[in-house]
Amino acid sequence: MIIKNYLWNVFKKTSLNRNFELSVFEYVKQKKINLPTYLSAGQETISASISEICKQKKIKPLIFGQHRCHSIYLSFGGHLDRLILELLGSKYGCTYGMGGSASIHCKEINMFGHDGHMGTQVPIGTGACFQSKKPTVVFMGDASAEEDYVLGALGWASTKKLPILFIVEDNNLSILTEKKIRRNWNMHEVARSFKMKGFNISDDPEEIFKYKKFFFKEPMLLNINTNRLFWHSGAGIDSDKIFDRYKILMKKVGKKSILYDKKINQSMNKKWKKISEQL
Ligand SMILES: Cc1ncc(C[n+]2csc(CCOP(=O)(O)OP(=O)(O)O)c2C)c(N)n1
Ligand SMILES: [Mg+2]
Repeated sequence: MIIKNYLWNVFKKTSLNRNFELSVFEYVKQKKINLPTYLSAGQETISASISEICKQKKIKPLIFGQHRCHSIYLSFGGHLDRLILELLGSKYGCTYGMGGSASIHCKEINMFGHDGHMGTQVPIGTGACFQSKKPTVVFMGDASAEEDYVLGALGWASTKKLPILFIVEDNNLSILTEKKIRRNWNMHEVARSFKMKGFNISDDPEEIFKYKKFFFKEPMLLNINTNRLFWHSGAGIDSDKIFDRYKILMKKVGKKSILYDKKINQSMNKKWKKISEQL
C-alpha cells in the first residue's frame, strides 16, 4: 500500500512536470520565451521521487539545483503560476523575473538559485548543510560532477557526516558530449572512495525508493541514470529513440493515469494562456 501510494504521488508530480515542460517547449518554439531555457523533460521522475520521499519523512530540505531545474522546483512544491511568470520575465515570478529558467530561486521551498557555473552548487550546498546541519539535497549533472570543487565538497561532507544527499542526474551528456568520451570513472565509485554511500541506479521511482532509509542519516550519493528528451537548451529534439520513463510509469500505475495526464495537460495549457495574456 505504501509503495502504491508513493508511485501514484510520484506519477502525479511527474505528470505536472512533464506537462509543464511541454508547454514551455511550445512557448520557446513560438519565441514567446526568449531566455536560454533548459527543459528537464525525460528526467522528471528523479525530483518527483526524491521530493515524495522527503514528504513521507516530513522533511523540508534545503535544495540546491542546477540549470535544468523546473521539475525540481515543481516537485518540491514551488508555485506553478510563479514559475510561469518567471519564465515569461515577470517581476512576480518566483525569482522576481531575475533568474529565468537556469537560476530558479524560491525562499518558500528553500530552493537556492544556481549561479550558472557548473557544479558550484555542490560546495555551496555542502557549506550550507555544514553550517545549518539541516537536511540538504544537492542536484548536479553528470558533467558538473567532474568539476574539481565538487570532489573537495564530497570529501568534506563525508568527513563531517553531514545530513546531505547528492543526486547526480546522469543523462550521459554534457551538452552533446557523451560520458565515455569525457571520463573512465564513475561518480558512485568516487563517493565510495570518500567513504560515503554511493549507488548507481535508474530513474525508476521504485528503485529510488529502496534507498530512502539512508536519506539524511549520513551523506549519500545517488547516480541516477536518466534521459534528456529535448535539446540541451531550447526547444528541439536530438533523437526520437530515447527511452521515456514517464510512459513506463503511466503504464505501471494503470489506466487512470491516461485521464489524469489529459486533465493536467488541458489545465496547464489554459493556465499558460491566461497568465501570458494578462502580462
Ligand atoms: C564551469 C562551467 N563550465 C562550462 C559551462 C558551460 N556549460 C553549461 S551547461 C554544460 C553541460 C552541463 O552538463 P551536465 O552537468 O551533465 O548537466 P545537463 O545539462 O546534462 O543537465 C556546460 C558545459 C558552465 N556553465 N560552467
Ligand atoms: Mg548531463
